[in-house]
Amino acid sequence: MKRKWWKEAVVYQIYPRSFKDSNGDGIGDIRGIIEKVDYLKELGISVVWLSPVYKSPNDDNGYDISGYQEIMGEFGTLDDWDDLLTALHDRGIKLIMDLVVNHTSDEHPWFVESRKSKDNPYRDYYIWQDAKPDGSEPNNWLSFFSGSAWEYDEGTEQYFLHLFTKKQPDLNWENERVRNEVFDMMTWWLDRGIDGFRMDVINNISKTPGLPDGSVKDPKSKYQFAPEHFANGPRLREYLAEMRDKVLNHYDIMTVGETAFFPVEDACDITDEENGYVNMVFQFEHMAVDGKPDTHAGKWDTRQWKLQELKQIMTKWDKGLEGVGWNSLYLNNHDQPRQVSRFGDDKNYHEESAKLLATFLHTMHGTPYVYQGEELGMTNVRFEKVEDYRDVEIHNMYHDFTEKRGESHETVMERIWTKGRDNARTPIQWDDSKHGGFTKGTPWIGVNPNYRDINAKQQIDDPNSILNYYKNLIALRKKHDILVYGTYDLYLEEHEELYVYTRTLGDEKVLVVLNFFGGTPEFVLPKELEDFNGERLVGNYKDGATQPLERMTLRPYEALVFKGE
Ligand code: ISL
Ligand code: CA
Repeated sequence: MKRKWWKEAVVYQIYPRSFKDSNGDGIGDIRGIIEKVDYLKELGISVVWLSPVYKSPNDDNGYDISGYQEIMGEFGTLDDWDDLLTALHDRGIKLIMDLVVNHTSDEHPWFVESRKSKDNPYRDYYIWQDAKPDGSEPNNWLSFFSGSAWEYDEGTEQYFLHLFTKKQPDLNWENERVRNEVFDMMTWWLDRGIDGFRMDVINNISKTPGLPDGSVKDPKSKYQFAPEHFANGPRLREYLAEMRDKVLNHYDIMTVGETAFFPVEDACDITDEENGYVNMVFQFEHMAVDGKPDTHAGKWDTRQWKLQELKQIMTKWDKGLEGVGWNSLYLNNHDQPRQVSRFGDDKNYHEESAKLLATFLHTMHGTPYVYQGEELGMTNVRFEKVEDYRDVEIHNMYHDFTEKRGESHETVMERIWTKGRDNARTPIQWDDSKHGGFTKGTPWIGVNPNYRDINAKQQIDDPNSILNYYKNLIALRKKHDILVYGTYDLYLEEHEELYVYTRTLGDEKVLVVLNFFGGTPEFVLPKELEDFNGERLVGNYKDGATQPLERMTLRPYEALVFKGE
């Protein structure tokens, strides 16, 4: 495998609306990010992934773009953005931008034109279809955010396709003009100096020709989630190859494709170092360990996750990509609940479990992503009223589940507390002042009331804080090639509480022993490793391991990493 800067990187994701408000309007902004670049530098991360800051009516918080080459007024100006890029580059931090090109906002000038008439030159920029003879939608597709994926347009008497909200019409990638507009826009940003793209739902851009009905997964529902017709379409590779040849290949950048419902074989193919299209993907299989896989709405039907299943999925992905492609490592982002609440124990072992999960992500094989606030151990939130939530997915789902499924308010709130995206979108807790120091005004979404206990200010000065533990892990990854390039191998596959693996590079070896729960299981060194003699590299308990490596009793959520030969 070749050495690449993006393999050695640790990426930090910023969700600008919730990061830092500089002018007291309650909304995070670009000047706010600039105030915090030294915090990022201190943490040691090497790349920032900035969630959308483009012009947008904010139906889906910026993932509905009405101007690709403009900055959202609430966030600042293009001059502010240029200053941010400079401030990051001055500190040796690269910047990758979110590329949202499966769809635009319905307020994008292309769509405004497109819906004017059937013969408008922009009509074919989007996917328009006639109604069925009975007037119903062209097919049975369910949108990601509840209800039909089709919206009827009275003016021109046709339906348009929207896989996400009805304010996010899908672009028609079959139209060469659309592709060239996108490629020109990408080139414009790259020439402004950015270092790559995170590509939103990029595997959705090619749909099955003829747009046939999706197979029936939920017999009770009128609409069916149909990834078989958009998650791996027949022209996907052709479009990506065109993007690579016309745009990406001309720059030294990193690219990460967000690819849900996309198997490891295909991920391997599109991230192939020799002739793939993107450097790495965000895979989603491990995000379904506590839900119903294969359906999007299945995420709300929660089940207890099992460590063996997580190990099996992570290992499958590692081995599937080994030597050919590359993976991203994440347990949360702006679409997922907070990892310490979901996979750790945010009540009894908050600090231990936050550090355990961090150890896991930073010692696995791939590029780790830190989602803002994760480095502080920020947790899920429980607002009592549905009105206190802002996410369009939550609101649509609330109506769907209370009205169509007849569920009680309490049941649906329970689902939202567990899985809602706003868990990850509450403002960053900078200090213990009002609103956690995020804003001097009224925040656009409530601050998690635990900001007095969990905040950056207090953690910066505490050498044992979660924040400083992240800093240490990030530094270790920079120092030890083996943590980036070492081969991953799983041990004790069937163990219910311990996740044990090695990383191997040349004659060096790292052994990682992770106790994923609150018990005190015994670890016995596997026979194959009996010659291993390692020194402790890092661990999440202050007083290091004093027991012999051959046999140790782990403490709750204990993480231990040894390096040797
Ligand atoms: O949000 C999810 C889980 O509820 C994901 O399934 C998500 O819908 C999917 O990963 C696509 O996400 C991306 O595109 C969406 C946007 O709402 C998300 O924020 C973005 O990350 C539409 O642009
Ligand atoms: Ca602001």
